[in-house]
Amino acid sequence: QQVGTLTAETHPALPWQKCTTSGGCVTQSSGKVVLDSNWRWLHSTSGSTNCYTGNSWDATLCPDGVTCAANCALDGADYAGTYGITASGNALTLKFVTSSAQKNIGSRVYLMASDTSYQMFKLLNQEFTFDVDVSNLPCGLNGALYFSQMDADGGLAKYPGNKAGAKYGTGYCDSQCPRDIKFINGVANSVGWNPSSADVNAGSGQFGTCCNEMDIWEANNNAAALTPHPCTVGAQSRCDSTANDACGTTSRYNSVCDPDGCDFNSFRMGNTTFYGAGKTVDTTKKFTVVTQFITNDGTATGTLKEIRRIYVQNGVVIQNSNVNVPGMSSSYNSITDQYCLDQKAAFGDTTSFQDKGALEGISKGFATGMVLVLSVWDDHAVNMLWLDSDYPTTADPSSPGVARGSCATTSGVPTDIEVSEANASVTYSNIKFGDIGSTFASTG
Ligand code: IDC
Repeated sequence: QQVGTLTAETHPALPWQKCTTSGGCVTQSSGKVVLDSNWRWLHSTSGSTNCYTGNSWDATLCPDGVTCAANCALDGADYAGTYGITASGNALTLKFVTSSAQKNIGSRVYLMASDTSYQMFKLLNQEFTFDVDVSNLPCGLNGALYFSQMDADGGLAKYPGNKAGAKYGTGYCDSQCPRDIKFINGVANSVGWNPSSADVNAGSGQFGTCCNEMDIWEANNNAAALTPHPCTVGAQSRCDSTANDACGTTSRYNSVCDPDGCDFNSFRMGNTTFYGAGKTVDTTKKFTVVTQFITNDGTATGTLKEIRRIYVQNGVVIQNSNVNVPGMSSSYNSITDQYCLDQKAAFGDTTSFQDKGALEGISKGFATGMVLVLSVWDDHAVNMLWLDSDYPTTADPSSPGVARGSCATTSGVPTDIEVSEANASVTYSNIKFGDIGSTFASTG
């Protein structure tokens, strides 16, 4: 994919802090964010003819994937006006629906180290902390902050067809091996593109793009999940849906990644009074989310053995809720391989987390480096019910693992909430990363 020059690309600044036990926190003022390429205007290199409109490709400009990548350019973004993405100080707000000349739904941005490369995070034996305001983010929406193992340059060096790179937000991948990505490995995903029947802006192509994914935060004001998703591949990796269901389209578990993950959602794990409006972690107000990546030997060269969660609100440190599920030890309040085994057994879930390498699998991605992703999205597949309602909807909600939040099973329908909750938004702020214990304090 080429670079278009009709709109200048100006990355919004998002300073963050790097912290050490000995030296305290130092502001990284070079931090900025970039909008994923899928949201951008894609037009002919020679002018302004759309290469992609709604959910289909222009057959003349895009007779095949390679020609399409040569003919089509990604352009700069009007972050605030078109996409509802605004940065102020150390805070980033993502608005759900923005109605300008064209209506935009949701967004996904990546943290950059420079204008041409993503910031790489090596998470082992480190701690990641941020503040979040989900008070304006209701049922069916997902304000997500997570890490994906993308290439630092968005694949620019590896793939000659990709001339845009990280500057234009290319190279996305995650553990769902998404096939709605318009360019993968420098080639358009236009061949065999199937416009979505549910989403006027999306479709899916022959290829998908897979990689390790660490979901630090997938949440709204009703429910929150912390979820590692390992893959058997150690870098961004293209899958071909026409070869042995390699993207996991027919059967969810056929890809190289674990699409379910091993989740810790306090409500699902049996504490229904911990997270939500007026609860222990009160989602009507801003709070701090701390995530610690503990290794077996307490060094950055060890292997991931535990993912811990702590909250801070009003200056008070709040330990994560403990598990309260029949058949599971109530001593668990973090993610370990044993927790995952016990949870899958107690809920009768598949063992795809274990099959795709468990914590040791994702640990390899953490050692190599991961890209920070911030997004807001709604769910055209299952209305986000897997996060905040009873799921599967046909299962007995009193059976362990089915209830994940108190949202109605009828909630989260995109065509409903894109109208009724158009003004929803999420604000992430005060990002800190560094030594365990160095990024937060109790002030109360
Ligand atoms: C969740 C994943 C999440 C993904 C979502 C939709 O954790 O990252 O976006 O699926 O694909 C299930 C569901 C499965 C859930 C998983 C955890 O089938 O969709 O994964 N789970 O909630 N049943 C039991 C557990």
